[in-house]
Amino acid sequence: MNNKRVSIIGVPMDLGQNRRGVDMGPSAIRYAGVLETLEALNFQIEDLGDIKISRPSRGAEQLQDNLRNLSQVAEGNELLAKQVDETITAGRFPLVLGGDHSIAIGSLAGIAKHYENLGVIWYDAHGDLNTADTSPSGNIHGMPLAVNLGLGHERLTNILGYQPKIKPENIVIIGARSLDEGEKELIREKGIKVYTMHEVDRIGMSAVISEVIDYLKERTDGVHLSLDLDGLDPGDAPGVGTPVIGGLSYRESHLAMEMLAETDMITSAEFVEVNPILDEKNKTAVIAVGLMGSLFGEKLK
Ligand code: 5AB
Ligand code: MN
Ligand code: MN
Ligand code: MN
Repeated sequence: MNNKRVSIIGVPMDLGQNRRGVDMGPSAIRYAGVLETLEALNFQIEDLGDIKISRPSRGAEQLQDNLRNLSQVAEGNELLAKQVDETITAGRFPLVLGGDHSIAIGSLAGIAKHYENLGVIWYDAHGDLNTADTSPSGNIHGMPLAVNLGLGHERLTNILGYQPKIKPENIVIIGARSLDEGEKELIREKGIKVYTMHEVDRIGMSAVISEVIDYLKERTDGVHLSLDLDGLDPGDAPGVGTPVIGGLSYRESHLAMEMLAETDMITSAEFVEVNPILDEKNKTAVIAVGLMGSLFGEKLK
């Protein structure tokens, strides 16, 4: 990582989905030692604390137009976008801790305005490419990638007053194994590059990441890593709200982070969907911190 100055931003957001507890993700990740890990790697760390997320008043949590908690999710993401924007303006690397994956709406809004061609690596069991029209759940954590393409409700797509945030050809999804029909259609229509578990099984993580690096290197001027812990197999990372069996292993994930670290191409990152209530002794948060260590250049020897 070229930039040695890192700002940690916690986002205790659980309103983008149905299972409470993921709002405690930032605490669990701090408790697992994120600051100590990065300090030991000689990064200059500043912890900006948590973004304020407002609670819906009782009974107000229903679906409106198939968008659960739209106004609270939008407001939280507006605050996050501003914080991330200021962090990059100050020349610092934003490391965002979730919270559910709806927070990628705010982080990318704050990041993408600083780049002509931001690349995005979406490490996830899911595509997160639904809109209110295609979503089977109404949960906004299944929509952030679509929102960043400019698809969806204006309150979400237009945060910080511009859209789209990213171009479809600058996105790579890794680890997908649960895509809804509407998401598959969008992937085909937009030509989004996807390495499903099938490709990982066939050619291996090493070849996958080499291809991803070559692909993004020639077309982007910065790369955001959005890592959903459910990209990993639930046997390794059980503390997630939407587990899908047959996922990426702990070792494959470390290899991916180590190879990305060698390229110095990652310019911002977020680790999301850690739910300590569903976890086993904070295992998933510990894994998240381990992956951050590898991403920031920790070596085994
Ligand atoms: B996550 C599903 N596609 O839209 C939907 O965890 C699941 O951020 C979304 O990747 C999972 O509700 C969202 C069925
Ligand atoms: Mn997911
Ligand atoms: Mn996700
Ligand atoms: Mn999830």
